[in-house]
Amino acid sequence: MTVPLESVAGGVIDEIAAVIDRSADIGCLAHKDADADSLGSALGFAISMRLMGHRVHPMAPAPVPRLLSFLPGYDTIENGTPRIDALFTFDCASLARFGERRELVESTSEVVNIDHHASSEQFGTINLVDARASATGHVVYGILQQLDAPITPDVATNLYAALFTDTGGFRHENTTEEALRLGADLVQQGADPGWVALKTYKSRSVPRMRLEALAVARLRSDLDGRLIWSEVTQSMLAEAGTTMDESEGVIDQLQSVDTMEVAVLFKENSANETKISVRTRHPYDATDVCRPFGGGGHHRAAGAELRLPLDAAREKVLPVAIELLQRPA
Ligand SMILES: [Mn+2]
Repeated sequence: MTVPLESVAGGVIDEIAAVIDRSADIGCLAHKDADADSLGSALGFAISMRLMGHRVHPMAPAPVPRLLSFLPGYDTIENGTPRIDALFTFDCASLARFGERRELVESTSEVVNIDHHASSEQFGTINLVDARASATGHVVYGILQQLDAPITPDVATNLYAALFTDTGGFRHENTTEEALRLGADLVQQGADPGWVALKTYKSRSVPRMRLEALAVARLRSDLDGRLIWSEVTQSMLAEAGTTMDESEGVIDQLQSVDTMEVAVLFKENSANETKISVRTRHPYDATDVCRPFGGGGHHRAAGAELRLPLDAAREKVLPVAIELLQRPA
């Protein structure tokens, strides 16, 4: 059985139970450029709350990646602005992560922040942030358990997808004993691991594959291969016939290089906006590369958005990564 998270106990769970009890309409919000942890957590929680008799309103800032359409409840995501009594947010460390939905977060009187980012801004009226949890889905599982809320196969599938992808398919350093036990519990409750693996890591479209090939071809390295970087430009997207939301797998390619200690992917969102994704290996902290640019994330995976053209962003970011790698241990 899954070891209960210490964080999901006592006062905070009573406060969350009280919010749920007095809320007929519950909003469940994922972050922009949603991933399976954020959206799977939101949908899994929403399905369970619906079964408890609440009206639920799953939401995610547009565009919601089509790749996540396998998650049960994906087609219930709402585009409008529903009237809600309370808003639960999932896997969102900062208000900036809500994009077009930021106003909804700021105007809702009860905001319950469910997360596992150490860098959380604790913006909720209630914050349940557990940095020891491998995924936000793990925290959600703990809440549902504590509340005796139903965990149906659809709920289990969403939470399994959250856990499976945030651990990189049970490969990253956050693949703890607890994560593996939780995986087994979710399988017992109806998640199909082979099917989730098929839908997450074996469902690349041909254009997406082409984009990865273009980005790998542009791979550059420095400091004897300790620093690896590449880019995804608008012209590369056009050449591959795809869109930026399908660039997710490129950073995985970069971080699979044997000598890599810091990997940086530059994504040209527009002529004046560049997004970076950073991955690191021990002892380097990915947030050290992103924080100077207002970003954040986890120790091994972080990101930031720069209001700069790609070339200018590269000139700002690479020296930070090089400085980090040259810092005496
Ligand atoms: Mn996460």
